[in-house]
Amino acid sequence: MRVRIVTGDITRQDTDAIVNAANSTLLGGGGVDGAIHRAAGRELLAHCRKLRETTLRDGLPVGKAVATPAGRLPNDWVIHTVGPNWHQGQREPRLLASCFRESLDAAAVVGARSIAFPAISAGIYGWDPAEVARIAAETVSADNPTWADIDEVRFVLFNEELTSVFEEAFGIPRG
Ligand code: AR6
Repeated sequence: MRVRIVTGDITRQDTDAIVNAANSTLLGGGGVDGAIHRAAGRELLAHCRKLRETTLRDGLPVGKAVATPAGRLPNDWVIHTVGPNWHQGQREPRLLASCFRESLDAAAVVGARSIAFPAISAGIYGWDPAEVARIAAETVSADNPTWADIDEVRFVLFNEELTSVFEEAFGIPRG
């Protein structure tokens, strides 16, 4: 599995799957979530509503992930995950590690061979980006046979500063 770290917009990636830093309602929000729903159109919202009416009546718990088709986006799948909210006292690293792990598991289940992640919880949910990067690196680097068919894991960071933080955590020299 190859890790790439890039600066950019998560809605403009050519990966099979992109990850949405959603909230438990799955019905949209600000930040990455807003950008993804805007780019994907109403079809994505319809898939999310369907989940809320069926398997996820109480919403998606923190640390869990679920895949839906990606609507108008160029990707096949959106994997929705709910990061821990620092401001609400959700400060355990295992919760964030679970988001990365469960998203990769969900990607493997639908057969996605490439996946793009944003910096989950590093925005509105208030986590220190360096801690997010450290947990991402630790989790993704685990030798997990479930992820054997995933060729590329891409981290898409919104600005250069955040990109440097991730490069450092992954031990990737500035390119
Ligand atoms: N592409 C890549 N990264 C982005 C983009 C984009 N288009 N837009 C923002 N970022 P956030 P969270 C960066 O707040 O902290 C929503 O309302 C952003 O700069 O999107 O997990 C949800 O509905 C930051 O580095 O996610 C939840 O209620 C990172 O993505 C809540 O926000 C994550 O910021 C989730 O908060």
